[in-house]
Amino acid sequence: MSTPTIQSLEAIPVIVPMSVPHKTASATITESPLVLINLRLDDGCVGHAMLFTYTPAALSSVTELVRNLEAMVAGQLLAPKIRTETLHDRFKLLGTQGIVGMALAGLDMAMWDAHCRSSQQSLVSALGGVVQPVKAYGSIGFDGVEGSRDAASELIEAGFTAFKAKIGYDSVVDDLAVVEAMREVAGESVDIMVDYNQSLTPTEAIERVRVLDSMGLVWVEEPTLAHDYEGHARISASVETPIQCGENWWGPLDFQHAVSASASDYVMPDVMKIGGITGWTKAAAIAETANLPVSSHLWPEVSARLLCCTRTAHYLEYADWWNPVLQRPIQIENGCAVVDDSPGSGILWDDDAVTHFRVDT
Ligand code: SMN
Ligand code: MG
Repeated sequence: MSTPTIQSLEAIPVIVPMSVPHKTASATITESPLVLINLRLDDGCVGHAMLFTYTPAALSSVTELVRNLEAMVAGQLLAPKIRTETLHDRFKLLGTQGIVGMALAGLDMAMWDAHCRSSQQSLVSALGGVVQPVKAYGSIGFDGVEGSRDAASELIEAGFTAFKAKIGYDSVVDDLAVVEAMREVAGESVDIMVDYNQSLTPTEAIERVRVLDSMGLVWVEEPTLAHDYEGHARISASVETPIQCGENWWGPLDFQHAVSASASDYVMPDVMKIGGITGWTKAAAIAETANLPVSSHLWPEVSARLLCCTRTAHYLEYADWWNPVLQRPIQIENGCAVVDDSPGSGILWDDDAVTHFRVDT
């Protein structure tokens, strides 16, 4: 079988409204601005990937940047890892964090998806993993005591055995009240995590997490600024509850610096910010070597497959925000994401929905 050649790269901007706005201690997200990517090969296969730009203000720039990458890959052999590494070299003078990193990660994910479709295998088998159910947790926003309790009940009813809530209220007394309300409806057997979304100073975080230490939380996420590795290390060393971090680390090098600084007890790379499939595999290798449990951030379809190939896999973050544009969103059964062995990384568009949500018609 000969290696296919990349023919074209298409980027489609869409804005998908969220059924429930996602509130955090740092900002509220009411819609998902997404760049949908189609990478066509000369053998007729098409690879798919999506990027999340957090704010619509970044949507057109990321779309344009992905489109501009076409000239750098069209006509070249499909070799996802090597193509991505070469592109990172070519962008070294500008830098490969921020929107450049996002565009390169989108192309990387689309190349891997195309590679898997062209060779008729799932991403799991392409990376040497085992298709299996992946433990998943549902998300609760910055919704106060009543809202968080209601959301916890709904998630339990939907079959989740774990969930994560946003906290970082005016005082730790309020944080504690939210955790207690969720524990009340969840019972002791459900895993509860909390996320401060970078809203505290390290000193505040130590004070607050010491108060939460008796609540049996699985982790406390991003108590302080994501890139304050020393601050996170200080927090981690001063509290009992494990610290979780990683969704805002850009590329395997941030990841390596954070791990070297003992910034976090657990890690949760975001497949976009970490640099696509290629970036994830490098970060996962660092985590595996350091024996760090690896969870994921968003991208449940792709991340579940990656966790099937990660030795220290811990938890999949489940979110249904992007389901409206997907033909086969991942399903949750008995608290686990169900991974199948269909070719690719789990991304196929619902074409009518894409037309409906497209914003540059
Ligand atoms: C999060 C995800 C997406 C947008 C904002 C915040 C969050 C998480 O920190 O962990 O899911
Ligand atoms: Mg988070």
